[in-house]
Amino acid sequence: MTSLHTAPWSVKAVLALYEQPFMDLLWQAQTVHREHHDANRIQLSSLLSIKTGGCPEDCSYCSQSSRYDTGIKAEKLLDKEAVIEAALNAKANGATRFCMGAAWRSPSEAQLDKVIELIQAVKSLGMESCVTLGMLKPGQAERLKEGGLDYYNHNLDTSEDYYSKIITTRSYQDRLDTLDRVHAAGLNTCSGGIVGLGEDREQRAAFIAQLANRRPYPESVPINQLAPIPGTPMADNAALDDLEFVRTIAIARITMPTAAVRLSAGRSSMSDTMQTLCFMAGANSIFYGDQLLTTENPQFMADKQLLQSLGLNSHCYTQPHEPHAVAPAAGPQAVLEAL
Ligand code: SAM
Ligand code: DTB
Ligand code: SF4
Repeated sequence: MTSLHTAPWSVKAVLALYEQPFMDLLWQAQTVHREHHDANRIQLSSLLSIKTGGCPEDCSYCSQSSRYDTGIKAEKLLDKEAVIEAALNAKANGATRFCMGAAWRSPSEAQLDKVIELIQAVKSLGMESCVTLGMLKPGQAERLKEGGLDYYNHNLDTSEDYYSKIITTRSYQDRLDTLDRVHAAGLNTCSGGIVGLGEDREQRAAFIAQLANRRPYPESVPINQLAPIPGTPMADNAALDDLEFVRTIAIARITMPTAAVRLSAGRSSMSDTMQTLCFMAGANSIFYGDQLLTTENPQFMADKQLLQSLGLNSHCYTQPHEPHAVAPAAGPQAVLEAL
């Protein structure tokens, strides 16, 4: 078994992790996981698209880029009431974090003002907040921090050398600059990427090394499996081998021991057994709720049953319960009035 070592991670060292026998890799990942986390606890984070579609960027996997005919129409920013309703529903179902995504290249100051109001509404419900709004200009991360934001999500997506095959409208350095601004403002960083974009194993290793070598490495690392979107250049990509995906989760865990490794897009096409292998490999956070941004996610009820059957989060509830069709007791209006 490769001996455990700490950063800086060379691509070669990360590749050596990939090349270990699967059982050795999983054992190593579980060992690291148990040193730093409660192995029977998964963080539940719900996601809402607050501004859907019409994005000027050309990310070749994305349903929301205006460059591709994906059937997603551009919408306006959601109002506060709709956001509170979704957050209340997420909270009632057991989510502790609420993440809001906007299909922007970069927010304007006026758009940021509105998002800060939404963050404050979510915080008033006692939930952790996360937003993903595209690139941040100098000063914008500070404004979000002052507004009460906990996490900012901005993904590196892939390795530096493969990146230009995926996106041409913003550079890798642009992404690193936004991550630097997020950290300098005192926000927690959520940054990961997508596997299954047609990258090879060495490029996956370089992507993980890039994240793990950041100082500090991100507090939260979403690993998305490509959800192929008809109409995008990635629509017909061959699916990544399941075990290669599990290996990637394990390697994220080993190289970023204290991070929340988030099993993100792709869960609705994974079996319970595959998700369980991902949890064994060290994933300890999921997006929880019937929808991601524009694509489907497992239903609340299915996730509750899976968590219960694995004895995960048993301290939170003992019986899976019916999802709430409408927001419970204190509805959005009451929350709005109390703000
Ligand atoms: N517009 C913002 C941005 O790109 O920074 C925020 C939203 S964007 C949808 C957030 C992340 O979702 C992307 O960086 C990508 O990693 C992931 N994502 C988007 N479409 C996806 C897909 N079809 N399959 C898997 N992950 C996807
Ligand atoms: C992340 O890395 N994955 C989430 C979240 N950050 C914002 C988004 C997944 C989007 C999947 C495609 C869709 O639903 O449009
Ligand atoms: Fe726009 Fe974000 Fe989609 Fe890229 S990933 S097209 S920036 S919404």
